[in-house]
Amino acid sequence: MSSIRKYQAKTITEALAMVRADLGRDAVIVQTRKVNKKVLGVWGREMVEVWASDNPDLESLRRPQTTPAPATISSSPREPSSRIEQLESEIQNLKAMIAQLARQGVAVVSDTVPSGVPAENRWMSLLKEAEVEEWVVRELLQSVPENALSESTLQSLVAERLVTSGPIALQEAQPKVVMLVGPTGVGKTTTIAKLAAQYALLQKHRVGLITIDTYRIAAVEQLRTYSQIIDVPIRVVYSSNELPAAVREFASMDIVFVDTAGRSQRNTMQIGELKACCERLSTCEVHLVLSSTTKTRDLYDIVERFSVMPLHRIIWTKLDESTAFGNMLNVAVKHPLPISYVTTGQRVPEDVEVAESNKLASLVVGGASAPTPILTPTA
Ligand SMILES: Nc1nc2c(ncn2[C@@H]2O[C@H](COP(=O)(O)OP(=O)(O)OP(=O)(O)O)[C@@H](O)[C@H]2O)c(=O)[nH]1
Ligand SMILES: [Mg+2]
Repeated sequence: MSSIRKYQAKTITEALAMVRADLGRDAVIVQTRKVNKKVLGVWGREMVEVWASDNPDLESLRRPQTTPAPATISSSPREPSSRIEQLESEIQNLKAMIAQLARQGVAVVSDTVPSGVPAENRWMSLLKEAEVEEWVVRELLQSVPENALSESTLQSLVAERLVTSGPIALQEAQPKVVMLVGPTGVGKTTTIAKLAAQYALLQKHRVGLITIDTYRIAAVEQLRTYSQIIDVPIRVVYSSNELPAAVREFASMDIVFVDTAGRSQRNTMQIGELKACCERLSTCEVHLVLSSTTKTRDLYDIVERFSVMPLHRIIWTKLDESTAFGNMLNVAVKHPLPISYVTTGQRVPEDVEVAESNKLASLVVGGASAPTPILTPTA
């Protein structure tokens, strides 16, 4: 059985010397490419990777007459540039040959095998594994030449789409009013408690809480309990008409959080009530709260149906419960709304942090294989 081995070096000359020393002068170059050598989890120096075989019969696997002879390592002097050109011209044909070798059961001696399909397809399958939808994958990769892609460039492409807003910006003279809306049970009330505690206790701002979630008795008690623990005032309003007066009462506050009842996006009447609440307030920043455990198609539906009111930000919750994060990218591409915060657990106030594009992108691109949570609580 023949074997294919991988060699990495700083330059092509060094890599070829390694091939020659290991497999002899008749070694056949199967593929060369540039790779980013990962050191301690960080993308580091660019290296040259050469795949070579000691099987001279590789020649027979080529398509008849359509390809040049394999790049045999020879000790005879040769122009380095012509050798590299020859290698480059072979890459396309050799990719197909690798696939053929795999089908014929040739042993491969390595930890990983470069797939016999074009590089772009590797990134496609990586993104699809993360549950990024096919149309998003195509849109993302269409403008990038196949050979310009690496994991780090892919991550940058994804990060560009995951636009973030930074933390809620306070305003001079009047309180900033922030309303959280979204489906049932996604973590609106808990997130308000986390943010209220961070703004009041850590940043020493004056914080007021308003709840218009009188739909369930327990909901009012839930926020009231948090308000007592954090020691911030709370107002309960029973209709949208009462909302402006409650906000006026908090005129001396820096920030006022408005908690709303979880609404099914499919209940048009309930969504209409929420919209009426927004319209009652002259300035209100609306954050749509979405759970990262919700499937993409439902997320599209939620964003579309909540869009009857002005939506300014998205908060992604329950990242700790999710195993694939492509749905965040799908939503970001279809409905480009800046992401303000992400939440990563049930602890109040620790498990919330300001969203960062790069961190989110690394979850999308590397999330499925991430050994430990990438996100850490904000101090
Ligand atoms: N694992 C995990 N659980 C969370 C997170 N955020 C909230 N939860 C939990 O989700 C459940 C629902 O949270 P709530 O804050 O009551 O959700 P809500 O959106 O206000 O719910 P409704 O008002 O009923 O619509 C609670 O058990 C929370 O502890 C998170 O980031 N991770
Ligand atoms: Mg709630």
